[in-house]
Amino acid sequence: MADFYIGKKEYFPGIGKIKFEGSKSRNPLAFKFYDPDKVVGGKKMKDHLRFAVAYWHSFCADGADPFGAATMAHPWGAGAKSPMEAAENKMDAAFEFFTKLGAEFYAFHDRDMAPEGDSPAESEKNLFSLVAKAKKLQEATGVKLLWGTANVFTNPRFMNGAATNPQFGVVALAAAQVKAAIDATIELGGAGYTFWGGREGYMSLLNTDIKREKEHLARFLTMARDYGRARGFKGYFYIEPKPMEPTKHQYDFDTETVIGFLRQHGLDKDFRLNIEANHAELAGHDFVHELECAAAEGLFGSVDANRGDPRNGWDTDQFPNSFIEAAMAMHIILKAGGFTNGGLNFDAKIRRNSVDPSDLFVGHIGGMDCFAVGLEVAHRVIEDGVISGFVKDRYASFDGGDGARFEKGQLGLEELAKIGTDAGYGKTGLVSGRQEYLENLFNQYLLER
Ligand code: XLS
Ligand code: NI
Ligand code: NI
Repeated sequence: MADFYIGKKEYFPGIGKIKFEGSKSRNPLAFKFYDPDKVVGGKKMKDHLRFAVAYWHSFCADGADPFGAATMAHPWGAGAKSPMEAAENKMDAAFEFFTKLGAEFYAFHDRDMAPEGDSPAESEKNLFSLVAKAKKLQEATGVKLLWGTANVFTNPRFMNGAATNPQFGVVALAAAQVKAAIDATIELGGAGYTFWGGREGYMSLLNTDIKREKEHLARFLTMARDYGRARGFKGYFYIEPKPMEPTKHQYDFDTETVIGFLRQHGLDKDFRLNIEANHAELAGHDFVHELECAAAEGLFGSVDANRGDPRNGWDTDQFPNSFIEAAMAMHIILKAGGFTNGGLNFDAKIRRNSVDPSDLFVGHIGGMDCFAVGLEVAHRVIEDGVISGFVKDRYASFDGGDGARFEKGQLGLEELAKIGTDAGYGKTGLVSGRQEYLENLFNQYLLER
């Protein structure tokens, strides 16, 4: 990767390449724990973590919320003669940011990159003009595309859904966008393509045919999969579960719901889960629960790294900052074999009142440091083998004898019941789950060196 790339104008003046300075540094614009080339378990930190910057939060969000106007006047928008020129400037700023930060990947929605035109054809033309520029910038900087996606939720035409919209005409317009976004992803060598079903759900059951809408969603995803594969796309398609917001109920509610849906419709070979920490929380789950449910079924793919606010019931998309949560997440990810096509995409935004241009760097630096610590801790946990050994021993009664016959399906319920009856009460004994011991031990890995 080039040291850093600057387009025709420097958008983050006074900020150079972010360096690793170690845990004693008080420089807010330096990594304290993320040392990209440091080898952990035979692999560089940067290759384990595959950090990605989210185009939308970083370069499109302007601080507007339902109660107030924009607070961030981005220099890439100012003075541009047309929306296309603004989009080009924004892309220069984005690649300057990726390279100065040292993130090797990014993720984008079609409409983050290029403005919608007056017709689907013009929108596609706008997109491909920017895709051509992105391709050149990727080549010049070495930055790669983690995944692409289509924004089929912001425009009012999608107010009743995209693939699940009750009007066929809207479904077809969503297809025009998704087809173009898949083409763009392929053109940019994207490792994945994501579906986040923002409005694929309902607001009221009084106007909704759930069965039909879910069938439409499956049909749409199948068509997208078939199209992508026919065009030579080799990466994974991802579903990013979220239980609600903006709809009251979203069909891809959580990991287990999505897995059932993918299997029901024969999509589980091509699709994996992109799990967002904050969405897990909204579904009433821990982030690690979602990761483990996907990993257990061999369907873990990628992560949208952020955090919510446990006191708030919405997607606050804050940068992650809990070492223990990152360590627990990385523990599951490493056990599942680490990232292959996926990575850690910061689906996170700085706060509305964080209006200093350096704040965007500082937010990402904190998130990257957090997962770097998480990686090292998780690696120590796995190397030590105490926790995995404990879990293995806990199931030892299934490793031989009747327990093994049970697992292999060699026992019927009558035989199993007879084993229980013959053994009688009180013989099996109570075995401690030792949760407090394991929690203390995990905490110890966090601080020991
Ligand atoms: C919204 C989602 C969104 C997806 C991409 O809550 O997290 O940002 O990641 O469409
Ligand atoms: Ni997300
Ligand atoms: Ni989200």
